[in-house]
Amino acid sequence: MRIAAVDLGASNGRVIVADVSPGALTFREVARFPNEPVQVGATLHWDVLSLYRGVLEGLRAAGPLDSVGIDSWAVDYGLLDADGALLGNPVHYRDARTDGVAERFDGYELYAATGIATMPFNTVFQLVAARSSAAFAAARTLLLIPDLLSYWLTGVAGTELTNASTTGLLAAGGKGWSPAMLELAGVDASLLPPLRMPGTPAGTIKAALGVSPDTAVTVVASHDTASAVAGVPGAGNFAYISCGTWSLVGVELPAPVVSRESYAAGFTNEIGVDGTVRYLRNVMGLWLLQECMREWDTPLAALLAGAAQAPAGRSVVDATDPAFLAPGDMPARIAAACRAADQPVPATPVEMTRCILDSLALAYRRAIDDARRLAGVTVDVVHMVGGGALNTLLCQLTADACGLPVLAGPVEAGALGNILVQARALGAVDSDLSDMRELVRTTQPIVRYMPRV
Ligand code: LRH
Repeated sequence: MRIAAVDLGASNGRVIVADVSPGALTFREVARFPNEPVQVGATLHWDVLSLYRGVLEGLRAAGPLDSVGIDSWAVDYGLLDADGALLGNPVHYRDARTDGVAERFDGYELYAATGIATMPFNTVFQLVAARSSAAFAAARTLLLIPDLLSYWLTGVAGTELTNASTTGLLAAGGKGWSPAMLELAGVDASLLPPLRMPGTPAGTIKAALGVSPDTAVTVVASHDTASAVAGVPGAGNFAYISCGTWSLVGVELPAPVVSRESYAAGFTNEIGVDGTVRYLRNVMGLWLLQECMREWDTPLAALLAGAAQAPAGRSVVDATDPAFLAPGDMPARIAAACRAADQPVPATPVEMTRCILDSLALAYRRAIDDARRLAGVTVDVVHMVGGGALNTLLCQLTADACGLPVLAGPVEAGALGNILVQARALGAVDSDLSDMRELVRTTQPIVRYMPRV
């Protein structure tokens, strides 16, 4: 089977084509294009049309395909009018329109109903911020980003379940929309196309688009983190860190945990493939470094080489602090956090890089310890997937901080999880999630980091 994954991240999008058969999985990237948000007036937008162009060009270049699946970052959406036309560019979840919105609600009440941690950018809060706009009044359909692209490719509208769980509008455990949350958001249920499950057909790519004829679109775990967790090559008692712009740190559970303690600890219960729950905490991730690097002119390799030699643990900041969410001025914000905590302020980009990596490793350890305690599970090993798996210093610091082996890779776990859900739907691989993970484990390079005592 020839299967394509469209995997859209916060800084770029990729089209990856895989050949999959029982026991074999190879893949290559056929297209990569930048994802550059655009500030217009007071609002930060996604340039979704340029993403669509990148997707189309990639799919056209991919040659014959049996199936395509699309995943992207969570929570953001486009609105369509009664003619099915897009009403303005989707707003970026880092936009300031949600400032102060979540605070207007009883967070635990929302958590008990949905299992979703209160984060300022949850779709429910974006909708509260947007519902008095003219675009919202004209909207007849709301589509999350992967569903929007899928709609443009196929003409069929649906709402994929794993990504739907990130909206904060779905009842805990993924049993359907929560009427109470829809009311709170001011959303009529008719705005939301039918829920659809990963592994079901999404339609056929329109012939006029010039992609290989009759290519099916298959619903995948369209939340990138859900696909990445499906692509974790884990077995037994593992924790995962899906590390890219964000780091999503947690464990897989059979059912949500919605205790008050869990709420206070900021754990979310997003839906994974096959009814699993992704019990995890959002950690700022490589965003901290990416944003600093926009203000420096030192290449990443030099920063990391220097950071490896810099003294350990001189200053650490709370890498889950929403103070780091918005773009801009990151070195100054990290310096301010160090100062506020009476810690030495990193004086050079190398020192700042070390502070960021130490802070991330510490945040990972805290998240894994808290997940173990709150969910009552054992963790023997940590899987690091996504771009962070290439960062050898971060992987080693994580092993040291957690006191556990870290298995790093694959970098493309998100695309692989996307592809495997399609391969399973087409009958090309065994049906169990653990079989899919075994295929990743046996076909992809994985690097082991042992904790240094
Ligand atoms: C990572 C991610 C994460 C969400 C955030 C909005 O790309 O999907 O899981 O919390 O973006």
